[in-house]
Amino acid sequence: MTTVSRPALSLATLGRLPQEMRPALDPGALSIGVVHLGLGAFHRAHQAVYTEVAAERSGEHGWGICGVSQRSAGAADVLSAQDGLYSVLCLGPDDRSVRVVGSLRSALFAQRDSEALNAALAAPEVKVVTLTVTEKGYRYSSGDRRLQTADPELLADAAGRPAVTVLGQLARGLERRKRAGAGPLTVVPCDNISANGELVGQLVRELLSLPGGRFEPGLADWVDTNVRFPCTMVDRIVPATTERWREEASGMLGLTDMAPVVTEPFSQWVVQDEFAAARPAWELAGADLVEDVAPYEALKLRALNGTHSALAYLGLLSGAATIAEALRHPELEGFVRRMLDEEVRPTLDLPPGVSFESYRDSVLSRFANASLPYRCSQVATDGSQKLPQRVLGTVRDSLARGVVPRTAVTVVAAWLLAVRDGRDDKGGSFEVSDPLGVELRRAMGTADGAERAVAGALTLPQVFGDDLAGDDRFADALTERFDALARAGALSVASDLAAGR
Ligand code: CS2
Repeated sequence: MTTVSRPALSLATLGRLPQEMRPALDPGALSIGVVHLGLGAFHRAHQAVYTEVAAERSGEHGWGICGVSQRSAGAADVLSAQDGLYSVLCLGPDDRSVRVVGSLRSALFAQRDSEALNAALAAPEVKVVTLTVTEKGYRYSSGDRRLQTADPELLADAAGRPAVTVLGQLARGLERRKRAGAGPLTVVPCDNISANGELVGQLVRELLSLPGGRFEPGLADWVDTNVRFPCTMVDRIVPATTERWREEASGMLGLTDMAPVVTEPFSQWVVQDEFAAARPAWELAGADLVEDVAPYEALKLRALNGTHSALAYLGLLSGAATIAEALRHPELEGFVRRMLDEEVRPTLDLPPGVSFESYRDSVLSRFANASLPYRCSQVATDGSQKLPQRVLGTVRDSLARGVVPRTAVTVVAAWLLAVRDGRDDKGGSFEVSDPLGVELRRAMGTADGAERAVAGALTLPQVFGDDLAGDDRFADALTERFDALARAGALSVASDLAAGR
């Protein structure tokens, strides 16, 4: 590939862009009012865009973002070198557009810049903290939704070193804020976890009471009075940026952007309107501020993320590289339609005014968008953290109604088989990354029968909880599905289920 030399994207070169590619407002006019933990692509394609548009439409310029990367300095440094600017490349099935976003006003790396992070969390002008740190970033067990109290990193953070974990960073920031008398704060988690706000509020409190923890006396009471943790449902498909897309965004801009994000036209944000102090006028940018997020969240996690994971694992097992490619198999499309209509739908209380059929059709057409390839292996990552939110809720609610949900259980079986064998039905190999991967493979044994594998997997209460682990109907169905997948292959199993067999 020939490398084209272009000027770098920065505040100094922004003026060269045509109006429609520039930020919604002058980035230089924004001061920081939001701290965001987890500076990944999703935040930059989602909340950062809402926040910028809200600032422009409300005329309130106090809502610039201080973004904090967690895993490496790379993202923060690349963005800092571009004055916080980056572009959003939006790929619809037949159209594409690019626009630079200007709401990110400073970028830190948590482990290197912990003092600056603490100071930002304790600044009186900062009123809101948003988070996208992935499910595993919260260091809790999805089986019982409790803090992993034996986690050495959490224990070390609680004991007082510069915090490495996200919860530790939050707790130290809140402590500094209390001391500084900087006033109330709202913490807005934006990860795909049900009742995410409630969960994070509880995990912070659990951290504050860890044995050996050193926190200022009275901090937990101060948090109760001064901090709110609203729940949110976020939705936008944002695959990892590749070199090809970096080149494409830069070509469209005529400027080199080392940190573009790529996404689809669709975007949705539903936020519980429960704030401790001021917030950006996100509703002016299209967010829904509601009293109860739960029905939106259940619909999104079970209908969209649940079938995304289904396509990821069955796709990997059948040799598909991307979600769109998996969905092109009529067997897999039939499978997810059946899962949606027969198993997910009956477990849901739909949000007011929402038609399940339109929601389903829109999800499937978004997945089919071949302009935005999303790798099955990316969606398949961290299944032990994701499936409890996405699929096990459907399983639990169905079992409670006396129904064994065979397609949903097949997704769980496909995940286990993919983690155990990493081999597709055409003989190719793949790897599924999962924080419990080693433990799961050990528990399942390598190439033994389905019964041994499933019995082993069910010994992990942090995934299945004691209720599912002890439910014979679930164990039997999972064993039968695992065996069918291992013997007959993903497409044949999917095709039987799609046909109601
Ligand atoms: C996906 C999600 O990677 C995954 O696990 O299922 O990131 C999905 O694309 C988003 O939740 C869509 O809003």
